[in-house]
Amino acid sequence: MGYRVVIVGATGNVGREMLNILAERQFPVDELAVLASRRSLGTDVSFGDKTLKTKDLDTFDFTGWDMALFAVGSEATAKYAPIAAKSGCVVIDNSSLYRYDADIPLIVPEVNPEAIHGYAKKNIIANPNCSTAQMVVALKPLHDRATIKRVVVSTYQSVSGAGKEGADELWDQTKSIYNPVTDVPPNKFQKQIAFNVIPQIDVFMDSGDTKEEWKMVVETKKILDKSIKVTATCVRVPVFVGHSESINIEFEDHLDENEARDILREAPGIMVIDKRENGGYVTPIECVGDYATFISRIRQDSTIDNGINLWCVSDNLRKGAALNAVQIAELLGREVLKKG
Ligand code: 11C
Repeated sequence: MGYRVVIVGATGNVGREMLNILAERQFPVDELAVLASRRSLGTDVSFGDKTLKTKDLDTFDFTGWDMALFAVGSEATAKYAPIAAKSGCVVIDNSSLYRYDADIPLIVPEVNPEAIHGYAKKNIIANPNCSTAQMVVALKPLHDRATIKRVVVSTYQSVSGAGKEGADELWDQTKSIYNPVTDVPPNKFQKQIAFNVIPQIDVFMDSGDTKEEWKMVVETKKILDKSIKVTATCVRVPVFVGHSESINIEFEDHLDENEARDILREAPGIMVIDKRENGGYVTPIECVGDYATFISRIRQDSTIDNGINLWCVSDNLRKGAALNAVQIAELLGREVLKKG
């Protein structure tokens, strides 16, 4: 026996990846409903070798469905997730709406799987921001060994983090630079993204941090350990898929770079590619379509007593969004619903 699963926002980038990943991982699905807003109704989506017709989110009855994976913005989530949850369908939400609610677990299955049991308070589980998800996968096994005190992270985030409009803007603007007949001014992004980098993701907070930077701090504390200090600088780069992060970690205890490499090699969800030679590391284009969080450039930071630097790359639409949501669904099935 399997599960009755709903995908909300099935025609978007993340919704489609959720369907691909459910099929790839042979998630035990008995019945699947794919929902879209009225605007996208009529669009078909693929699930394995099947083509499914989208149904109207506005009129859908969630009663009797086991779980709903939401991949829509915060506004639509605020309207429909409580309806699903109250109908007894467990919501796994990819938006930021519920992440900071103390009664809603925020889960990365490699890091805090035990938090799954907190789902019952509101029948909702939150999926973290993409830049946080890959970072905590890398930090967790090192924290278990040497206790992290402080993290300094700089991100290099792809345009697909800003959705289809972000990817279209990079594509169209790049073409317009070669063919100046068409002008593509910044719209989704604050400045030109083609052949440029932009040190702003999301809005500014009063502190001077952007909201993306704030999310990395708050979410890392909620998922991994509230005593870890995090400071982040988040930068948009002209890459279509794959977020990269330069992470500097300060520990309580000494951790040798070779031991750190061995620990990371053994850790779940991580692939270490770290040869000290030309090209002996991973770049974002090489991680597209993969499940792993890739770690390279592991080395001692000799400017502090107990410091390690590393480079962390992952597919932001997969580990950063759809894959993590499906892993939460698997965890929910295994630990709570126990039907599969
Ligand atoms: C970006 N990380 O790259 C963002 C996208 O809170 O789920 C995901 C925003 C979120 O623009």
